[in-house]
Amino acid sequence: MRVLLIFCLFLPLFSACQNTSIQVVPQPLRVVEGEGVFQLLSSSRIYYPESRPDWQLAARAFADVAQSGAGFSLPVTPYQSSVVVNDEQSIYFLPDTTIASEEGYVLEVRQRSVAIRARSAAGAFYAVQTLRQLFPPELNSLQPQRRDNWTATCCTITDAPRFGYRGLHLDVGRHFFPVSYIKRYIDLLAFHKANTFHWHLTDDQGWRIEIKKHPKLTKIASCRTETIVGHNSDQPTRFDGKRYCGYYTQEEVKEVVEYARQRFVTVVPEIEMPGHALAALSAYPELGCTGGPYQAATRWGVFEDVFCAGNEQTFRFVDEVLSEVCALFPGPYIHIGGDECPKTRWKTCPKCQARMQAEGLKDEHELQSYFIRRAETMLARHGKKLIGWDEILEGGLAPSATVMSWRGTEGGIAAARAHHDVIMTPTSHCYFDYYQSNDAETEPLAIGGYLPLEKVYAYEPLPDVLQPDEQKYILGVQANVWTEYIRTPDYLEYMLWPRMCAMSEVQWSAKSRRDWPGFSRRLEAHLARLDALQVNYAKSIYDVKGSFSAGALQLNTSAAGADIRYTTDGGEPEPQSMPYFAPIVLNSSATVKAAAFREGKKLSKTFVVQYQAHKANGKLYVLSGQPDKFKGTSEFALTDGVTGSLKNWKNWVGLVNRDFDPLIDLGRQESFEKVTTHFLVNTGSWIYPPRRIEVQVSADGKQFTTVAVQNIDTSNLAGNRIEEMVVQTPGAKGRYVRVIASTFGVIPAGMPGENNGAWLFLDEIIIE
Ligand code: TNX
Repeated sequence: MRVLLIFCLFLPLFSACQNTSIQVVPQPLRVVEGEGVFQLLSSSRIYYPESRPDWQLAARAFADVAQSGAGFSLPVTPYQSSVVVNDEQSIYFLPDTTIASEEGYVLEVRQRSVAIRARSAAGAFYAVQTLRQLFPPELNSLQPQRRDNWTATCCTITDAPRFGYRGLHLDVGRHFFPVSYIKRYIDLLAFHKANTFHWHLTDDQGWRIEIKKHPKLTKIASCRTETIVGHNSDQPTRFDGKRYCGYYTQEEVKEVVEYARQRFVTVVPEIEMPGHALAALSAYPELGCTGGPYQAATRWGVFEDVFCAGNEQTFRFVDEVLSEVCALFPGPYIHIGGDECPKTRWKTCPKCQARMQAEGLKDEHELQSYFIRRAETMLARHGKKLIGWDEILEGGLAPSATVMSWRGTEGGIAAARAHHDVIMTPTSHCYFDYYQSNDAETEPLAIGGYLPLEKVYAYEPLPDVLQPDEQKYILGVQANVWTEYIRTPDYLEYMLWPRMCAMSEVQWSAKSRRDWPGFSRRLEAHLARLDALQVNYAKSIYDVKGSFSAGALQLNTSAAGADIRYTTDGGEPEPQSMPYFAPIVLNSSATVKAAAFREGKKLSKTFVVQYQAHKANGKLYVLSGQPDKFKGTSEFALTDGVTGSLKNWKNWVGLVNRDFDPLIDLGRQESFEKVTTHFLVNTGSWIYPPRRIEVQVSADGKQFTTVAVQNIDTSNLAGNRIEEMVVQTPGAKGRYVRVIASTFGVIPAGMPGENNGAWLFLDEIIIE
């Protein structure tokens, strides 16, 4: 016993020490394992209270799983006033008002029965989502699997959600997803105990919901002429030349809403206004300030043409659209967008200016607030509450608005302090359109950013700067999936899973029950369920990540219980390759390849890093000013032996409109013949080449001599590319080396970012 205990203390990741049979995501409040197992049989029955017809939905939910995964047709039988829970290997649903949480439940798995107690049908439904995770993962399969027996470990699980609002969003404006896929999306989010589907139905690139009063919205606004190819920042811009269309009829919308209801999911539709409205304007140009003509956008971004806030026709249109939307969606909320609305047109629009005068509005932000307040009044007439992105705070918040805090958490904090309800969805932790792996070379194109699974998991939605009586305004958390680059369901699932698994614990699990090592272990078991459901999830959790520090390469992986094997000769890592224990000290240039293994099986992609040995490796340097935002991976970013890559910007050191001047201390007098460096050219992202490179040396760090100057031809500003600069420095000698790369300066007119200072991205100062 003592041996085992010590073993557990020192190897917390070792699975033998853990409760291995009950691995539920999201983590329940309390799990008490019992004796023996419950066996589900083809003769098992499901009993639900006849007096509570909505409970049939929860009962059916389990019957459907058993049908789909095991091929069992379990009868779902109503009982009248009471039922005796005893035998038959059956499942009993029992309303229980002693359970405090509206969505909570107690799930008791005994050898001869399963009892599900809950206050509401929703609670019973969540018990089912837990129960299906207690059986072998194949029970969740889309086609019946052959198995001798279907057993679940006996246990008592007491559970309740931390937050009442547990959302997942989907942008169908940029790319359209058919109803059949939306249903699967809802199934998967409900499986993870989320209860809100935020359906982003309109945007600049397409209007996707039928509005009977305004038929041109589907006839014209649901199509764009073509779509940008590659990243929005790529230069030159290319388009696919293919018309892109899609919308949901009102019948389809009703079908989705009903499908969601049966899974205890509320649909929150979003109709964007006053910005992100180009598609609508393409159909009804009279609603824009200039009168058009307009075209649905064919690229991504923020556009200056927005709904005209001075024109009464706009408000009539909005009212008519919202009336139909309110009738279609029975939930309490309608989302009206409100984000990213440039005020350019309003500033020069006589009608908007007249409106501001008449209403005593001091600026265009107040005009936006006026717009949102009118939408709020319209919604109130239909008994609906308004949600908007955090920009709706600017210019004054509509009296009863709920704020979705996306540009960080400040908006949410301000709204909570003003006693407005808040949903937290900051880009930093909740944007699943960001990269999830550092291995950007092999990842599908993403909008940018870096949001790994661990970071999603680590999100704490209640800011400690808020007092408890302010924290209560934070209703919950939502993950967002914007689909500029996400064209297909497979792609979408790759971006979403397993990050949504991590998010489900942020949304559901008690703070005290969240722990990353525990989650990564439970996730292993859960991924087998996602396999059964044929979810195309990302395997980035297994990624080997590397970073250089003081000339040594550190490797790690988040996969529970995995070990890393590596090679330095360019060979593929095998189970027998060198095990990684401590940072690898490299004395000469090498290609390091590493992978995560468990029980001889390779789990990860191969991690590859080209290490270049040179005289400045692992040497510290100083810059006369701090880098702007892009700092590289460590304080050795410029001397770690690794050059930044095209897709993954984490290695680059970036400055805006300033000269680069790293001063490197080589530690002793060194002779060298050349200095090589690299810079990134990506003018679409305002990153420009340097104009000139100068190398200086010094023996004492005070007196410097220039040993070489090289001007750079900056005439080619096309594409997204890395340029190598070799500066010959024959006979140079010194302990201190300063490399000055001069900024491109102000971006010329006609170029992306015109009149702003150019970025300069530099990596690795190679001294040889
Ligand atoms: C900002 S989040 C937007 C969206 C984009 C998204 C891309 C928000 C309210 N607006 O229009 O798709 O960034 O990450």
